[in-house]
Amino acid sequence: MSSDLRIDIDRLQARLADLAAIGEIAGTEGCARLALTDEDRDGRDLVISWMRDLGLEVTVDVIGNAVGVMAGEVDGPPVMTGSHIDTVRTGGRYDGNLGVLAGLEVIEAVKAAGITPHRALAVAFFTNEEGARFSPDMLGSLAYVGGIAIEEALAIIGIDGASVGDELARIGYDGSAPLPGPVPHAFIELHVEQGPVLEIEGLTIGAVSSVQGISWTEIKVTGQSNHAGTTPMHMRKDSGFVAAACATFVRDLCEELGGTQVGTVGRVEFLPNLVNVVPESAMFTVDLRNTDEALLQYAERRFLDFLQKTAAAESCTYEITTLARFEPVEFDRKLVSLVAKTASGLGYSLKTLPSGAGHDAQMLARVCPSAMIFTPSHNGLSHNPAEYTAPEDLEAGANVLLQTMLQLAET
Ligand code: HGY
Ligand code: MN
Ligand code: MN
Repeated sequence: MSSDLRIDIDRLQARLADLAAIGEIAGTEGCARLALTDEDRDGRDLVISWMRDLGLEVTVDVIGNAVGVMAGEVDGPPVMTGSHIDTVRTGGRYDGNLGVLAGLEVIEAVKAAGITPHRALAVAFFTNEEGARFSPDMLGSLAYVGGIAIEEALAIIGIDGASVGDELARIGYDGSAPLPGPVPHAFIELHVEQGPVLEIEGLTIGAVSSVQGISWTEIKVTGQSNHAGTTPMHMRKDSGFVAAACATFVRDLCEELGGTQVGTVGRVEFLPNLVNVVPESAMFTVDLRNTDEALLQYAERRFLDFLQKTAAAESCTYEITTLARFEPVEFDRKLVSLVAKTASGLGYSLKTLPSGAGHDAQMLARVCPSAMIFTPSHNGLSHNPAEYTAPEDLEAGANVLLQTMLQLAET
């Protein structure tokens, strides 16, 4: 009976280790494979070789998304799973990678059991989910669902000055499959929670109800470089001060609003960045998120008011660039309950919860019923090489994915 089928955790763990070895961060379990770098290319090559070893039909599209399909009894849209294999600079081995490799493991287990599902099964990895090198995040899945014009996506310039299009060509992943991609029957993504909730509550599975809204902004403040020793304080146009004041304001604003409001100043660059020069300019990024769209807009307005007043008082000017802006996304109710029912049917403890991080599933939700499965993150740590999920939790998540996909393949 396919309902008794289970994944092979040793095979999954071995693949996670093999992929993590590419771009490994010395002395840690983590890896660094920023989107479209040589390390990303090597990771892509490895995962596609595994897809091909399984006899999947592999396509690579214009923005480098790769999809491997196992035929079902009937033609037609597959039940798709997947995630991303690009990482941040301080990446863990599970963020994104688990979703792709568990999808591969599900298909291998189904094939090894000699099962041909009614519907095809597919596993994908999407380009530049992290958005760390190129903004916005979830770029590949956004393009897959037709959420951004491909010319616009290929023209995006990264934090190092390279363009998406040039880097795709350089690493040989400027594929030919057209965008938008084929609409799946349903999409289900397994991902580590990247937060502390499941572990604190001693739970094994998260049935993810939604993804919170995301607002990424880059601000460039321009003042006047001047001598750090001779310039009286009242004569300064100190862009560095404005950036620093904004960073503490973001923290104060989140504490004032409470609830699910979070805020981060993750990148800061001063020019000329020297000990004895009042900065000429200061570039910094602000990441604001909230599960409630109206509250997120309120937080954005409060921040912009503060920036405007602080820059004016310091006789500085500023430019603002929106790097990413996605409203909260609710997942398909029926699919969320299927995940919950499957998890409890397998004897796992679970709860329904929203996602604090962005995910490719939030883009697929625009075109087909989509949902996510979470497994616990130890100490809630992620975007950190020490990211860890216990093998029994990895196995639980992959088994829920397997059984959820098999049920969807029969609907
Ligand atoms: O930032 C995020 O939520 C994800 O890691 N792209
Ligand atoms: Mn991720
Ligand atoms: Mn991430």
